[in-house]
Amino acid sequence: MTDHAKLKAWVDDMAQLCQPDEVVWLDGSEQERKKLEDEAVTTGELLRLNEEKLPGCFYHRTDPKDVARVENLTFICTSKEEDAGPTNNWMKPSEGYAKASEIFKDSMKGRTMYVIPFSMGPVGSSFSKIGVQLTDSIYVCLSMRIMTRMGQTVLDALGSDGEFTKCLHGKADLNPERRLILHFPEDNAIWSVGSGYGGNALLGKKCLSLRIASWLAKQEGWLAEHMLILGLEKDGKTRYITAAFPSACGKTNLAMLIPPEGLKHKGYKITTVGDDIAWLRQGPDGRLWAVNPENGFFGVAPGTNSKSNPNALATAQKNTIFTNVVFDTEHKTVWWEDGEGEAPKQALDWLGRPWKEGITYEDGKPVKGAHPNSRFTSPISQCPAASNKIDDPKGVPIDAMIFGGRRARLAPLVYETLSWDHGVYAAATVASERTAAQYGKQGEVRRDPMAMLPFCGYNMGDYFAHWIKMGKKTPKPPKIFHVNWFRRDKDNKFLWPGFGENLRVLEWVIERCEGKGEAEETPIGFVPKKGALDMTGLDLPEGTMEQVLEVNPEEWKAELEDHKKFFEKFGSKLPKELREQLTALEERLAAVPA
Ligand code: OXD
Ligand code: MN
Repeated sequence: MTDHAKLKAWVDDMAQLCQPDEVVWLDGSEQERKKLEDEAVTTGELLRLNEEKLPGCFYHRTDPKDVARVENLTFICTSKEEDAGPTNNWMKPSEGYAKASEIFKDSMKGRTMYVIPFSMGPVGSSFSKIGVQLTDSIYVCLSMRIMTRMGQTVLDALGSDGEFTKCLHGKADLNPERRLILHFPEDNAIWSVGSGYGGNALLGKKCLSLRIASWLAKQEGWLAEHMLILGLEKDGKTRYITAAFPSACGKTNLAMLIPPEGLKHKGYKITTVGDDIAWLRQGPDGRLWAVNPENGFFGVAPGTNSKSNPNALATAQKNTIFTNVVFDTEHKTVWWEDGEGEAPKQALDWLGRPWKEGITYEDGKPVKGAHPNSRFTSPISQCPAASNKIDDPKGVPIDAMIFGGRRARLAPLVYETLSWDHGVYAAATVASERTAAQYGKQGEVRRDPMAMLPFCGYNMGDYFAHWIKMGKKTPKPPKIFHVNWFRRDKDNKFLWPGFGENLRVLEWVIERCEGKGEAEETPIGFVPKKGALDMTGLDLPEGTMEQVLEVNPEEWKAELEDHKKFFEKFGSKLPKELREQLTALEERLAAVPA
């Protein structure tokens, strides 16, 4: 399969450590898929779903204590602690290897070690990076088949001496006390042990495509970001936008939005290039171009329905692995809260217990059938909105970058920043707020710069400096915008309907990129002028648009105090350009007549 001597030696070393009964190299063929599926069904790792209703689909449950990413067990292992920075957990590489080796040691006895060669990005594209993942989980093998390009073609592209990220994954005993997600950027290596949950175990995703890739991107002069990529098509022309939001703020929904009734006559179509990750490089035309390194979606199931995201529902009708949702035992199908159709009459919940809608715990709280972080893993090519550029090795040119968080107050529906550096400032201070209705303690804010807080593989102060540098060296950078779909009124009701209606904001964003779109300059940036957003077919109560677009200087002054505190974390690593942006914003706010 390969004559890459270093790769073979590394696989041998890791097998020596983990002691599997067998080592199997995956070639990505159809026969191999069938064989893996059959084996997983035999062992119970997967349940085959109704072949008529959900062809090629499987049901999987994780261990009950293994249902999400574990930020507290995720480490950046660099020689110097400073290189991991104040927002990451750090461990010395020697300590990381020693601790994880203890857990990996002999952990694959009685199991098979699979070798998965995979490419993040189209095979052979100058954007792409190759990884090789070793794992003892068939669920991981089959998920990596969906989420990446994998198999013999990748080994061929790697040749006999190509660079690759060494990705070692093992379930061990799934004990949370013996779980570690370690990144060794100086060695281009990832060791993940003790978890079978996607975000910890599909190493091409967050571990390689964000943490390791952000490190590589800094060395090589590009950007690895937690961003969707969408195309906005009209009259035969497509403009591309990236958007970064903290997890669970609707990236997948925005990436495949369906135009609202009122704007249908304009003929817009959204095409999806990616829903989670973007790798951006300067193209020969001086603009930033982006590829989605992934090949599938690992989407959150609850809340996905025909209103929030009909395209995601359609995507997940075949060749999909569902994890931790409700299993309908009568029809061998799946269901989740806030999804489609009635809850099944005979079902098992995500823990495998008999479940019916309406059952409650002793304290009266409803028992959820699906875990709130239950997922569907589906090929991007099945998405009705999939862009015809998903496999284009050149990627797509980006006109606009959008950042946003969940803010009940303060941030208007949309504003355009004044320059690249100001855009980087707005992105670096992105925050998501807990709201009374949803999250417990109201008003509590977590800063999540560029939505990368859990994913930046190095010192975030250096990361900000890298962003500033990228702006300086890019002759035609995209415009940077900030959005907030989640602003609430004084009765705590959402002011903006969101979902498909967000197209009205995207339209203004593109108009601004084209030198059109009316705007008013405020201290924080350009906000749409009254009437600048096309509201055809959307009747909001009188005064709503004024509220949703309001910029309140007093609230912003208070916010700035928090920005200052946040920036202090980075000490001398904070680039001077961000300090200057803070001062300039402070001055603009002070200049507003009281
Ligand atoms: C994800 C996340 O799963 O951001 O995409 O947590
Ligand atoms: Mn994500």
